Amino acid sequence: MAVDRYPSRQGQQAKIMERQDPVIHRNPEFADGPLTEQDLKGFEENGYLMFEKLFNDDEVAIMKSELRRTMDLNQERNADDVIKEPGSNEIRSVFEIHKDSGFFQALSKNHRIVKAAQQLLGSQVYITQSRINFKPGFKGKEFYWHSDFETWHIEDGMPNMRAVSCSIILTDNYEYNGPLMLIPGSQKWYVSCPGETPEDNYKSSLQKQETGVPDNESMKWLVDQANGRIDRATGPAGSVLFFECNTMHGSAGNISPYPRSNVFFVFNSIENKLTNPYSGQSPRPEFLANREDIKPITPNKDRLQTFTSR
Ligand code: 6CS
Ligand code: FE
Repeated sequence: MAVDRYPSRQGQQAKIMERQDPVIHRNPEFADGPLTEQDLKGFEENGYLMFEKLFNDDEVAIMKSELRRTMDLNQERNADDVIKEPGSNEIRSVFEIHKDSGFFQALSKNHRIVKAAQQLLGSQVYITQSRINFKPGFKGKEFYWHSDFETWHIEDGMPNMRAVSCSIILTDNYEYNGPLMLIPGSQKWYVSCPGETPEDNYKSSLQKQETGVPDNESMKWLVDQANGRIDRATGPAGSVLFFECNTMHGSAGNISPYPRSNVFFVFNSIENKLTNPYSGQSPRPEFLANREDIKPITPNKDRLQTFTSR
């Protein structure tokens, strides 16, 4: 087992360590993309970047109908990759959405997002995880504060911080329907969390994450480094948020009537393939951590379209 540069969940007290990887992996070979130097500087500083209306109203209309179709398809599907909200039959997440052999598969290869990911990661990219988080009205529960990288490193064996999540807003994200919240600049430190990883942790963590979450002192410290800022990724459907794999984020429950549904494509550098989980446990299922389909994505320039033939 390689030396663990980012140890966590070894029962010890929480510890805050310096990040050991660049936030942006600059590579002239992949510099030709939609992100300007100003965009790159903002991402490097804050650990995220928001684009209002990257997709136009016609494309958003298609996204909404495909979102509805996906929910209907999965409502009665009793499978591991369909996660329900705690205490209700409402769908919380559907994973591996980029393998729907239709609309979301095409969307996951759209050049507007893939070329941006290549610029940020400085390499060819592939999808290591994808999901739709539905966060339905009234019943959508919170996603407590966490660094995705901490989970992907410990439970999926992701070696380095060289992955980026692309969240496409499918239903308007308002201040009051549980938008994603991010601590700007938090990607610069790694919070080594207390506790141990339970066996088959994902069977509960996808509904309510309790391991690999920062303690209150570490959270307060990160917010202090951000001069008290907690940013919210609000915006209309069709907007796109890129956030770095180690940026501390979470979202509150949704008690408004309005769903907050976003699709997430997690792009990993082809140079950062998953290895053995640093927890020492067996790997998580393929729908959470892609190990078998890791060929680089060829970006497509298609306009978004519905895939009636399915
Ligand atoms: O365990 C995971 O991979 C998932 N958990 C959270 C809370 N965010 C990232 C990812 O979807
Ligand atoms: Fe997350």
